[in-house]
Amino acid sequence: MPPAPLENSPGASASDTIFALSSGAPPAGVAVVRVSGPMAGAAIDRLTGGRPRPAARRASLRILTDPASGTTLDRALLLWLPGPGTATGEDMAELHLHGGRAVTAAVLAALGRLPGLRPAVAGEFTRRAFETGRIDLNEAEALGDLLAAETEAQRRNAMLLAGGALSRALEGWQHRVLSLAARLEAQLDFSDEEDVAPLDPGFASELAALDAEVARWRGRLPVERLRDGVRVVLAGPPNAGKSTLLNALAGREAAIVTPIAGTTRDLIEAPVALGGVPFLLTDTAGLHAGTGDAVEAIGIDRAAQAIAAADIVLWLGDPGSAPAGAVRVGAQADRRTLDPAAHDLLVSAQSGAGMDELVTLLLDCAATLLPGEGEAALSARQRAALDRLGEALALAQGEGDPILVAEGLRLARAAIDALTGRAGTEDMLDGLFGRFCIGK
Ligand SMILES: Nc1nc2c(ncn2[C@@H]2O[C@H](COP(=O)(O)OP(=O)(O)O)[C@@H](O)[C@H]2O)c(=O)[nH]1
Ligand SMILES: [Mg+2]
Repeated sequence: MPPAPLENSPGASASDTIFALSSGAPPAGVAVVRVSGPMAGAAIDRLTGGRPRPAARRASLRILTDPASGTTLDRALLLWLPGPGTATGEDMAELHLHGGRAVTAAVLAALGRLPGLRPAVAGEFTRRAFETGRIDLNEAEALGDLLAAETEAQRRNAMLLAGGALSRALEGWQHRVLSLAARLEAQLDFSDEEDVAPLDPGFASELAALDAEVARWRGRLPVERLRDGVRVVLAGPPNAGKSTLLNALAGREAAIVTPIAGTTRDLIEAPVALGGVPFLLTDTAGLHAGTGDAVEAIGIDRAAQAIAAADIVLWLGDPGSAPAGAVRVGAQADRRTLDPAAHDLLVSAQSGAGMDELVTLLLDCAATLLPGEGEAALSARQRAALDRLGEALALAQGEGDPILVAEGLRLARAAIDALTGRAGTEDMLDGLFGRFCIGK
């Protein structure tokens, strides 16, 4: 079902009982209609003509009747799920109908005529789960990612976060920050204005341990990398053989190769899978000073930006002038004498010599960039909030001035609240839940 913007219809409120077709578009074998809210139980009582409600969490067969006309709607499996131990935290019911268009439409229409019930908007079930505290923002975000996951790596990552991997860490951190803040308060209360007692050494080491744990999460990979691949940028002076090497790695003529310096003027991107790992290879304009060509100058500018944003830079120029951290590749080894000691490896894109070693090196680098077993990649929102948390903890550890320590701990609490969504602004929440389907 196409996502609709999360804007409540006039008069709608969060205490309404909502319903939606949660399974795919009919016709289908089975259609699942979910109902959530205080009137969920009353709604199924009406549709079953007041027959005893099925035992909680047990599927029971029931004849559904339209209370307005008395006509039979369907014979359906009914689930009664009393809150708060439900997906939304509210009373819920699930109707497993015969998945025809007319059946679903008739049942949805009958539900819509019941007092206090209205159709759900996109993401509203998940939003209620968040608002009743069943899940935090990270789990909600991961549920959205799970629905959108197209590759195995994305699915695994979404499962980790939807399962609360980050949420559990955050809960522990919030607890520790609160207890540190309480200890600080106590110390401040017992010391007089003139002579504030120094903080006990245990305090500092606990703060440092917390900071180290947060730092490990801050080092986690951006989730975009799972989608877009590890960014490898080929850089160096004109005619170094960058485009030829990119084509050899990509296994196709992605970039134009000529003996003319300045052939590549814009960034050329080629997504490739090497050893099952997604890479995004980027070819750049040759870096050299004093070009008279305005287009080439822009290309050189873009090359510099690409290098700055790269995960791995393959530098094909003079090894002495390689950017920091770059892999020094001695290219065109078949026709040049290169010093093996000055390079990380020698390759010839033309003869293929050294190409296997280059791929191995890229895979080794990628292994450190992609999430390991049980490690989650994080969204931009999560990484930004974790950075704020790290800065707050740095402030708290800085001077030892109790006022600054207290302020750092306060900011740390705010950063954790932003991560769990407890301090989220409405705009951010609308944007996040609006990505969902109706019925989710
Ligand atoms: N013999 C040989 N020639 C190469 C090799 N790599 C590139 N070339 C040639 O060097 C010239 C410049 O290559 P190109 O890939 O366009 O360099 P770029 O400016 O760094 O992109 C072209 O004429 C290529 O055919 C190589 O490994 N061996
Ligand atoms: Mg080129």
